[in-house]
Amino acid sequence: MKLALYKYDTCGYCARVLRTIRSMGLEDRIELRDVLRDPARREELFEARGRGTVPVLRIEDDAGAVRWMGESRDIVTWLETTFG
Ligand SMILES: N[C@@H](CCC(=O)N[C@@H](CS)C(=O)NCC(=O)O)C(=O)O
Repeated sequence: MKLALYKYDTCGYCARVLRTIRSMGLEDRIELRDVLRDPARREELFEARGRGTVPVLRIEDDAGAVRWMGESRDIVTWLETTFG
């Protein structure tokens, strides 16, 4: 499974997800993709979801199927369920 979090630095909802990632020791498992520093990441987020709201967790399973998960609460719950 490949995981990437779309975020930007001053986003409070992103900070909440990042706190969970750090407290669970998952930093090495989740690539951070900053949509303000990297316009290409913002563009691909728009293409996938039709909007640029962050945080969004991109989940790619071992078969290559991709799921885009929005909502900080859902992301935190998914991380806790999957890795807790
Ligand atoms: N309910 C959402 C709120 C996310 C949200 O409001 N994100 C802000 C930044 S903190 C954002 O991306 N605003 C710009 C936009 O929606 O395009 C969550 O909990 O993830």
